[in-house]
Amino acid sequence: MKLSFRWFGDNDHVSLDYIRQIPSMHSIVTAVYDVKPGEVWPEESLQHIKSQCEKYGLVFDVVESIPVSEDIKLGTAKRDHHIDVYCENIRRCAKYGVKVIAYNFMPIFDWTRTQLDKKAPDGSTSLVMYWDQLNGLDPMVDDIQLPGWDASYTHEEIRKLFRAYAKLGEEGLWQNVEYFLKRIIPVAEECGVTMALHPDDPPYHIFGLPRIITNEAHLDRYLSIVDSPVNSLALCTGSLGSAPFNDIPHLVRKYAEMGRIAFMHIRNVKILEDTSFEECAHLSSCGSLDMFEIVKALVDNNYQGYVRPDHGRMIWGETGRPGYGLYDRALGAAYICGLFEACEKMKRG
Ligand SMILES: [Mn+2]
Repeated sequence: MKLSFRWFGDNDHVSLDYIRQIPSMHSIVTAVYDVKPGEVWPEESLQHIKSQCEKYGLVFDVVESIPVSEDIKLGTAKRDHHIDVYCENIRRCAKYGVKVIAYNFMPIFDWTRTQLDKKAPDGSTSLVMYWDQLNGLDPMVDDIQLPGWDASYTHEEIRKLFRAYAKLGEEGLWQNVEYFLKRIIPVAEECGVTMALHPDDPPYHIFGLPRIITNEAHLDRYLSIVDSPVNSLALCTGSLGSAPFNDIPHLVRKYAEMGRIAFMHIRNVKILEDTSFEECAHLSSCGSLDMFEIVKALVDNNYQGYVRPDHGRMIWGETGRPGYGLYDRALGAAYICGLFEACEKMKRG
């Protein structure tokens, strides 16, 4: 596996200078963040990221994400133009050395939590989602400002989008996925890039929005739309794993065996009695997922793709982007490397 780390560019409070000190660190996962979905990424921006990474002995070869515009997801009149732009962005990323591009198909919001700084008994803080903080809110009535939601929408724009998705429904969204995949996968094949779909986070309907990448049947359906090795997954253990119906070691084993995982987001999550959840440290003992079984499933299948420690807690007084501090993600990286070393040595016997 190739160890990687997410970096939000020059404004990230975690510098490349520090990231390179994490043992075994190889790749930087980032994106061009100052361009709207549906617009072309300037080559100068890609060149800048590439040279910054090289300066610190790191490789810029994973993009997370090229966002899929709401027009593509909804299938509006602007869709074809946005898909043309998307294909151009794939080509440009490839030109600057990118091998894997992560993306997702979640309507309107990339992820949902109800609090970003929930304090644990040890004083660390993390992201949580509590159903009792979410239930009772109605985006059609209330002007909801959940953490992580795009604040650039007005309440009226949000309501318009919700109405459009209600009309589209799940099958409509699947049709738009199919239309998109059939256009982009041949382009990715052409330029040697693997597209890696990130599952919905969390894997539930949120406020009645259609969410279609939430379980094994959905992943199977997605991969079968275009049966190509470059139509692949960014398998996020914490996103899928926040629902008790997803057996993560089984999913990792199955899709690794099929050669359809390009990118692993490895993190643990603690599921509560009512299926609310709290993000926690990476160790198996800290949450609900068996991290050893997850890594073993990868090693047994000779996984050669990218791995990154996903969200971490905020510890040791660090401040910055919630989930994306240096310290706890670095601890996660070291733990993940330990699991890989142990599984690889056991495999060799
Ligand atoms: Mn993830």
